[in-house]
Amino acid sequence: MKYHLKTLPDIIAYYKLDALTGATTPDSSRNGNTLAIFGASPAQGVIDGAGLFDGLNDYLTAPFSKSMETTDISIECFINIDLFEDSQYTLVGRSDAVWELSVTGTTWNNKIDVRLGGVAHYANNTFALSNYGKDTHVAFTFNRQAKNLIHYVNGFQVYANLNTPATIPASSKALFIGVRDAPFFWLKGVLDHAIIWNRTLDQPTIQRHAERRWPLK
Ligand SMILES: [Ca+2]
Repeated sequence: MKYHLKTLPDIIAYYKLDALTGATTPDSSRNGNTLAIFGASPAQGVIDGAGLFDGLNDYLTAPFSKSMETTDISIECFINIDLFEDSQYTLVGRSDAVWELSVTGTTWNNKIDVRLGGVAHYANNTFALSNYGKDTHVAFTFNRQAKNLIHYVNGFQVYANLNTPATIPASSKALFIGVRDAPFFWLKGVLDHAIIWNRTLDQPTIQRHAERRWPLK
């Protein structure tokens, strides 16, 4: 199915992660937020290639650009991770101080953990044990005016704060995939098809993407 990513004004970055060799991997949006590759290696993804992260020091990063500034946001990606006990895996973010999507292990209650402006938003046990070892779609959406922050796993809502005072601060922090600010919360596993939107996707759209049904809109 054909559609033209580069004409879509509501996508901050679109990472297919089909080519993880060389120094960089492209952004398929119009914004040119190209990722530099630090150790992440090619793997089979849900849609062609993906990135394999070793949990030690593999990550991808793109420098700050104005396109990353937004009031509302949605982030989605597919992950395939083994059961893990400790700590946290950063998926996509610009540090906890700006916006970030992560998952946590059993010691931190197996959950999707979203950070906006330095504040954590989550409910425990929202990332089920049955998701480990499988391709799993994880996402969150945030609408500042409506004060809605919703997390999704495989297209289904697992957490909602419908009266959050969260805001996204102005920041020049870089974008990271697979780590928070490159010192910690390293991802171990496969990540594919990460999309960052500058608007609030609705549930049917998230579910359609989780089911790999396209086009995007
Ligand atoms: Ca891919």
